[in-house]
Formats: sequence, C-alpha cells, structure tokens
Amino acid sequence: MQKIIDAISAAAIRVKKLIEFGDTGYSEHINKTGDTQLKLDIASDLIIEEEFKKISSIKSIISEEKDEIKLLHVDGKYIVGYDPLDGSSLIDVNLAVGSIFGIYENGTEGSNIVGAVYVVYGPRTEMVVAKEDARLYRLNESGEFKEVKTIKLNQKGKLNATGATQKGWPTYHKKLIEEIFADGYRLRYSGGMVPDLHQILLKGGGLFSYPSTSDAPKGKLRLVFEVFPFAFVFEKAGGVAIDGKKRLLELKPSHIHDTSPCFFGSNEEIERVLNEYSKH
Ligand code: P6P
Repeated sequence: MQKIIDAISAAAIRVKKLIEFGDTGYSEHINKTGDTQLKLDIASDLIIEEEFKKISSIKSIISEEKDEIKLLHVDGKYIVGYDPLDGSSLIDVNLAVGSIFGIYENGTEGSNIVGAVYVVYGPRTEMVVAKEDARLYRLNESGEFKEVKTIKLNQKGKLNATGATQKGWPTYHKKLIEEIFADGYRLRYSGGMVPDLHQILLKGGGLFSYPSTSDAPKGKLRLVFEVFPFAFVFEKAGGVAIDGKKRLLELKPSHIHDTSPCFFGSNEEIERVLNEYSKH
C-alpha cells in the first residue's frame, strides 16, 4: 500500500501546480454524475491515472471522472476509487479543494476498504493517510510530505458544516441543525467536502452533514470515491460516520457512482443525529 501512497504524493505535487496555473474553463464533456467537467477535472484525472499505472499492485481504478472501472494490472491486489479534484468549481474563486482516494481489496463495498488518503490544496498542501490510524502530513519546501501528527477527534466538537440546499432539507433535519446551532456551534461550510471535513478533523470535532433532500433523496456525495474514504478516516480518527441510521461502511453500492446521505463527526454529535433520525 505504501507504493500507492507514494504515487498519490507524486500526483498531488503535479495537481497542485495544475491548480495554481491551469485553465479553469469548462470542457465539453459531462461525467456520469451529470457534472460538466472542468478542464482541470480531466487533467488531474489523467495525472493520477498516469502515476497509478506505474504501480503493479493496483488492479483497477474507479474515478469520478470516468464512466466505468478501468483495469490497470490484472494481477493487482487493490482497487482504488478516487475523486481527482473534488470541489473543482471553487478554484475560480480561489477556495481550497482536494483529492480523495479509497483503497479497496476484493470489491468496493464499505467493508472492502483497507485504506484512505485525501489531499487538501489550500494555503498549504496537506495529506491525511488512514490505515491503522489517521496521520497528517504537510508538503515542505523540498517537495516532501513530512508527518505532522496523528489525528484524534474529541468526544464533542464546536463546528457544524451543513451541506445541501436548506430549501430541500427534511423538517426534522432542519430542527436538528437549528438545535445544534442553538447550543453554540459555529457554522463552517465552504462547499468543498475535503477542506470542510479536514477542518473538523483538525479542530477536534463537530458535525458535517449532507442529508437526503427533496431534490436528491439519496444525497449527493458518492460512496466509492468520497463517502467511504472519509468514513474510514473519521473512524480511524476516533469519530463516527453514518447515513442517518447506520454505519456508512456497512453500505453496499449497487453501482460505482452510487450516492448516500452522510454524516461525519464526533461521537456526541452523531448520537444527536441518530436520536433525531431514529424517529423518522
Ligand atoms: P452543496 C462539491 O461540488 C461537492 O461535491 C462536495 O465537495 C461538497 O461537499 C458538496 O458538493 C457541496 O454541495 O449542495 O452543499 O453545494
């Protein structure tokens, strides 16, 4: 698995340059999720694929920017699901974005994930690697990712990241969010899944929610290359990740682009979600 992590580091350094100086215009292509692809989406996907092709332990790759699974090495051990440039539409307003990777064995159900990595392209370029625990790395002046610390969530946090258009929230979800704010939590939401979750992880905890909505009953975030990787990271950091009722890592997607409502956070906040959602 270390060779995959090293390949992600090499790709991240190339994607970082792409973000800083690349063309933020739209291509004429639409991905499987129905998003019009930015030229940066396609270019970063190609960079990652290029780096992964060098790793013989990777059997196949599943990318948000590719319609189907792609075979790389028939005798490979791992499947890697990834979102090459999540939140890319935030680049033209100069907000932080990220790349997300789930490393799987023998399938891409939640129970098959054996590792997760994400990269945050912000004022600094940082990477979190989750295997037995969740560790933070930071890109230094020599172009190396150096370990900073092991991430541990508190029992309870202070931040509340509230995803999706509020007009589409179920009434009980709106009630839950209002009660959390009434308890003094601070709103921290940029619309970029990677920096929004990274902030909760590094600030010790809180809640990130992307619920089922009237216009997206199955939520918006993709299981294989967004939700499962972050669920793995949060659990390794001592947090919890659910779909409102059960552990996200118990879910079995029927298609590689399947989505799910998702809640990531500290124990106390997730307990509040379970209590409210169990009534509906
Ligand atoms: P909304 C970015 O497009 C993204 O896929 C995630 O990075 C982010 O968490 C979510 O969509 C934001 O969606 O509906 O809250 O704007």
